[in-house]
Amino acid sequence: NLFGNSATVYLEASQQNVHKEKSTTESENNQKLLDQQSSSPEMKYEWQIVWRNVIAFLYLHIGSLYAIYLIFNGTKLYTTLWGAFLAAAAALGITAGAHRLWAHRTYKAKWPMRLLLMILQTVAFQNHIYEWVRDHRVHHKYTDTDADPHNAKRGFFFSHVGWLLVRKHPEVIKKGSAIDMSDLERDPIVYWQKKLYILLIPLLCFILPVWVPCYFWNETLLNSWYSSLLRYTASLNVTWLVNSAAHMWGMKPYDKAIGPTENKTVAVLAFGEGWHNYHHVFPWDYKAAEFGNYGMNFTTAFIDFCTWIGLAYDLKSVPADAIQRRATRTGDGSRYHNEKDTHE
Ligand code: ST9
Ligand code: ZN
Ligand code: ZN
Repeated sequence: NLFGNSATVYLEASQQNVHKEKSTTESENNQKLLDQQSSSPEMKYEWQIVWRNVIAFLYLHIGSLYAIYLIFNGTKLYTTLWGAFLAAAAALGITAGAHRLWAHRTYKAKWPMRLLLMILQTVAFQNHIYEWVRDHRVHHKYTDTDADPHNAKRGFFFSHVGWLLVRKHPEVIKKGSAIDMSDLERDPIVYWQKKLYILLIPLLCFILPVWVPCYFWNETLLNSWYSSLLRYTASLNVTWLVNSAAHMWGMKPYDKAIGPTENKTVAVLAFGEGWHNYHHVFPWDYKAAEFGNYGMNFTTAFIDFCTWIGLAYDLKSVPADAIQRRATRTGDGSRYHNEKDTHE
């Protein structure tokens, strides 16, 4: 099944309880599941589809197919280039911002850089930084277990997008509540984004991106709208590949006992976030990879550039001999497999 076989076998519950729940509202249901879960751990976890999200994501994907048709049938070249530019900028908001700066603290950034990254992270519309980071920290701490929001053990579809279409496993919320978020609570930029998110999202992810082509090069509203849907949907899918493909396919040079892999295709597409076996072993490295080749890691180029102009500082990385020792001890022997691509 699409949401992972194991989903239905969690926490065995009595059938009566499940039937009773069907007649209550969704939120009551959710609360009940949580209550049951805490009172009797042998209760069954049944996933509940969130139809609002299913419909939204279906619309995004069908709209994107239409946008691809329009690229060859009327959409102006500038509009497509604008979409590609925005996708790349938004990607940096996720990779350099939400991921390497806020989730893992792999470097420090002065406030103008944090402000820029927050704006770009909003364009990417992947939930506000606080929520993104909490889900991501719980993903690292409990990788490929029930407490991992996109547990790759539940299959490709679940870890790719399915996890956004169903209510979270109670373990995610339980374990997630214990994650230390105090560093983000102290960052006013994170705080204000969270507070204003409901206004910022339509403005920065849709209204402004659609308005620019219409105003500056007379694009039609329809073409600009679909182009924007495509830009958003494509960057979501690239991001999700880190959770799906890079948790399934590739070598494990640093730790062969864990799910995450070194996936070159994902690395190129996701601006350097596909060296995921390394990243799960050494999450504090600002390169999110052992080697810093810019072509395979655009985010690293961006952070290095920001360091050069004085906006980023205190970059963390791992000494080569420490990596060597770890790879020898727990790796699968493929450490230099991608060396030609990855070594500077
Ligand atoms: C999206 C995110 O796409 C993508 C993230 C990908 C991460 C990838 C990481 C890989 C590395 C980086 C690679 C970058 C590559 C980039 C390349 C770019 C080209 N702990 O959420 P609710 C609480 S988003 C603790 O409603 P449900 C929560 O606070 C797409 N607590 O859960 C709330 O409490 P309260 C756009 C937690 O009802 C309560 O639980 N966004 C945690 O189960 C209920 O929360 C969407 O589509 C936690 N971890 O619903 C929205 N989590 O009531 C999608 C939650 O007190 N989300 N809580 O406030 C939703 O609609 C819902 O969250 C849901 C679950 C339906 C999925
Ligand atoms: Zn990470
Ligand atoms: Zn991961």
